[in-house]
Amino acid sequence: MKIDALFAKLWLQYLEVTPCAKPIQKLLCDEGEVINDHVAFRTYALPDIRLEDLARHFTALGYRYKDEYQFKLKKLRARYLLHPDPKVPKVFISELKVDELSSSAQRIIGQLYQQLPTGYMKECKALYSGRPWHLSYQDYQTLLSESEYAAWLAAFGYRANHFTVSVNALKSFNTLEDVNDVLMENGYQLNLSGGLIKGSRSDMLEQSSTLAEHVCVNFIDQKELIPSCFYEFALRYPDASGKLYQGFVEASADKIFDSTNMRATG
Ligand code: OOG
Ligand code: NI
Repeated sequence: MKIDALFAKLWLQYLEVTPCAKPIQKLLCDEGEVINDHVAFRTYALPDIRLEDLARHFTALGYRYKDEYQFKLKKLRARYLLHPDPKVPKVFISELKVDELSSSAQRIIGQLYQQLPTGYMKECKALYSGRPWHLSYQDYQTLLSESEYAAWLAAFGYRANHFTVSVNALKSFNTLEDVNDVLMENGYQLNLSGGLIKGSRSDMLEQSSTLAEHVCVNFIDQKELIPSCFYEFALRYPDASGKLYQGFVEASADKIFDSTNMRATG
């Protein structure tokens, strides 16, 4: 699959559960001129679906692995990949260290995992396959009480967790504050975890994000409204060599993860 086709699929799938993304683009720029800074994926650290199993589809498209990040409290590990073409979005992939969870959470995730066909992640289309397992609302809630990430992934499966607008590429905005102001004036709820803006000029990266919208999800036994995906905004600053910093900031990323948490309001 070509890069453009893959991102087009991911974008359409993302819009299904992130209806705010289109109108937000309209507020910030003309649709054609959006540059995505990065797109993020989530997975469980289990054989054949580890972050490297997702990343393989991107290295096949010319991406290279860059830095790795650890999120001890959330029990996550992440890496990002960069493409030589600066217009192509970076890819940030995280995985949940399932073996560090309680036995009840591990049992539930094990039951989801067992439902996967063999070789599931071998195909590129798995990246936008959505939820490949059945899940009860009870199990969702059990996971939620221990790991918001575990629950989100159980409910939404494989898809772009968020797209990220490159604020550097916007013609009508120079600061992230201005972007956030326009979003809030228009009634969008932003993630306040760790402050409205995560990171600073000295980190060479400032980020903000919407709080995931609630969408109706089918569980085995019932339908429920739960937080889905979010939209992120990133402003990068030059590093010592004068080139825009391309990496991520662990402390900021830790707070961006909270954008799918309905309790991430302060
Ligand atoms: C990823 C959170 C981190 C960033 O830009 O720092 C991140 C996630 O929520 O899956 O995207
Ligand atoms: Ni992000």
